[in-house]
Amino acid sequence: MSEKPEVMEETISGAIVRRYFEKLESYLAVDVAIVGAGPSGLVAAHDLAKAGLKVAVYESKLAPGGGTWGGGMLFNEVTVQNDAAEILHEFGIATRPYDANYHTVDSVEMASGLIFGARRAGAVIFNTVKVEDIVMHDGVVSGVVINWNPVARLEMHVDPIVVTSRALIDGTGHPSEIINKAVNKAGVKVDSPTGGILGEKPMWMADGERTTVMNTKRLYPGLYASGMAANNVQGGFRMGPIFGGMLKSGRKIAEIVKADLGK
Ligand code: 48H
Repeated sequence: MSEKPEVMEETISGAIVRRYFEKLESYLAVDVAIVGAGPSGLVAAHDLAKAGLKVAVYESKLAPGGGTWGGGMLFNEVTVQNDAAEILHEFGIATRPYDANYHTVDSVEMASGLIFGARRAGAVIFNTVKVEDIVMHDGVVSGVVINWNPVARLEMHVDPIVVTSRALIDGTGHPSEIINKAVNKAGVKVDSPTGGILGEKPMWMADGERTTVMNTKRLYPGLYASGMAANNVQGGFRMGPIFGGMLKSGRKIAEIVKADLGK
């Protein structure tokens, strides 16, 4: 009996489809779901995956990296404080000392290095996937409702699928989209001065950097925020193109989640 000759087109399509669905299926229940692959989400993903937790990152754009790529005003250099430069070095990302306090980083190296580092640590990044809602079970945030971002952009009426999580981190940046869902849709009171979202204040670099890290915390059972999302919830000042606070916020939320999940 003669074997069917390989049809390359079938092999290649089959490889992509099988491997993607294996990945998707094994991540329908995760320890940690992170929404947004910006700098804070990627550092959190790296640290949590390195601790042995099953971590899925959902990024609505094709390219993960969030606001890293554009540096400041599209000048593709980023600044970080000395202690945050150490986090980048752990990822193998090179920094250049600028003065006694700051380093500069090529933003393309930083974005790609953070993405690769998170992935290499074991986190799976689902790009072009938008988190459109949260799951609530008995007063605990328990997962994410996901759909293709192009489906949302084209306003197609297509129902989503659901992934359950033990911890959900809002790393969506300025709009804090996930905490918005929790407050405005689920009606929960989060751990902020009002129980709601105070909203980002204008520019004050030093204060914004300090309070972003300070304000990084668990906001509700099963629900956490990092980076600009944490800042937006607590009404912190914005800080512009300095990224140390984002990296340190990602690291801090990972520590909090690890402790809560017994790692
Ligand atoms: C899936 C989503 C969804 C969704 C959004 O904005 P980011 O870079 O996030 P941070 O907080 O780690 O970093 C903030 C930093 O980039 C910044 O903007 C700074 C320092 N600004 C200071 C200033 O003064 O302006 O990334 C968030 C990511 C993006 O890639 C979004 O596409 C993604 O989240 N995202 N992904 N589902 N519903 N919403």
